[in-house]
Amino acid sequence: MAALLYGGAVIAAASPTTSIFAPMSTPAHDVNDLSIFVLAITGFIYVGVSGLLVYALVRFRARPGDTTEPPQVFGSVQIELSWTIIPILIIVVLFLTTARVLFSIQDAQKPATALDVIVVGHQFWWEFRYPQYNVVTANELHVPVSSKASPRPTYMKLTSADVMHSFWVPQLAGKTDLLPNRVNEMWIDPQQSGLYVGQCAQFCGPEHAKMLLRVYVDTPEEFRHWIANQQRTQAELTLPSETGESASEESTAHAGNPQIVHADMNVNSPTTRGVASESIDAQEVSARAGQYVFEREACINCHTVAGTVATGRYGPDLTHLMSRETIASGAAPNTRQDLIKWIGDPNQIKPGCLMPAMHLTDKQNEQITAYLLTLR
Ligand code: HEC
Ligand SMILES: [Cu+2]
Repeated sequence: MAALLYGGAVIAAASPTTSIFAPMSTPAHDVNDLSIFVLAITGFIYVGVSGLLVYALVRFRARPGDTTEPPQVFGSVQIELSWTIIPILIIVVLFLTTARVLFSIQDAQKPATALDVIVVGHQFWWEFRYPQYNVVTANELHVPVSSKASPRPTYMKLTSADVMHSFWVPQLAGKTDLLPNRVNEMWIDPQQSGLYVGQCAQFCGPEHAKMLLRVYVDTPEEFRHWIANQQRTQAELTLPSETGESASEESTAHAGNPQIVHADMNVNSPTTRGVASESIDAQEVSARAGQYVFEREACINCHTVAGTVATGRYGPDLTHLMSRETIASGAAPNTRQDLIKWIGDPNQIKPGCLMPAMHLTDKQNEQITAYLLTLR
């Protein structure tokens, strides 16, 4: 048995699994040990009862020619007592061991070195906030490895922006629900770096099935780098020619040219914030043309790109979109083709998700994607 479980753990380290029998963090270990204990007791009862049943069926079966009735037994105090008291004892033991594990996880002392993360469930994606670092990200949680020598557990406060969700990464801990207007807590202390996967474990709407979870356990060094990168804001992509004279020259030169995108009222002051509108050619596929289109479509009402006019909070923070391996909470890999497909119509990838198809032209889609690809 031990060898089997050990084998399971080794496989788990190699490739992410959603098995609860390959624990990699203290709460998951406790859950695993308790499950094995309960399985052992119930397995013993199962084997005992079915063994006795089979024995009785064979031993006392009707034999050819035997017409006599077997001896009948009425009322036995001993039997009555044993089948009342033994189950009560078993249940008391199961109750006490379960309660012990519950309390040992819930009342664990939070060390001063702990990392705080606020998890907000959304239909159908995850928002992660790191209040100690002023970092906001989505869908892919990064936490440091927590070794016995230098423990650095992650303490999470979980809540929901809409309906019920449930955070479940089986190798790290049991599930914890995210409820609107309530804050639940859980902690993990993954002891080996790598990727751990899970999934929303509470039906939350039509795209619940693609509300996946990815937890990246980084070495302390990797985690420092990751945080430092997440703390960066994005620079505005300004034009080399964006200096008073030449910009206004260009704008007059382009006046009346239908190919030129004109500034609209989305942005307070297009010359100081965002890409200068005057020299954007509607055909140009570049990051700055992309930022221009992005900032003039409804994208910025739902998405944030820190350091720019995009401050929407309804969808995932896109400031460091390209630092993630997947988009749409694990529904697709984060590649150029999938971004184009996603922006064209998110329903192709995640039917029923809450980002609308924006009905952009293919050109605009390519431009925006060129911009998104710079958000590292
Ligand atoms: C009405 C609000 C809304 C608008 C407008 C909107 N989005 Fe979204 N966007 C969302 C939501 C919600 C999600 C999360 C969907 C999910 O995973 O279920 C999302 C997800 C994304 C993602 C994947 C992010 C990730 O980390 O997984 C990208 C990229 C994206 N949107 C880009 C855009 C672009 C570009 C535009 C403008 C053309 C845009 N969005 C307009 C709400 C919006
Ligand atoms: Cu959910």
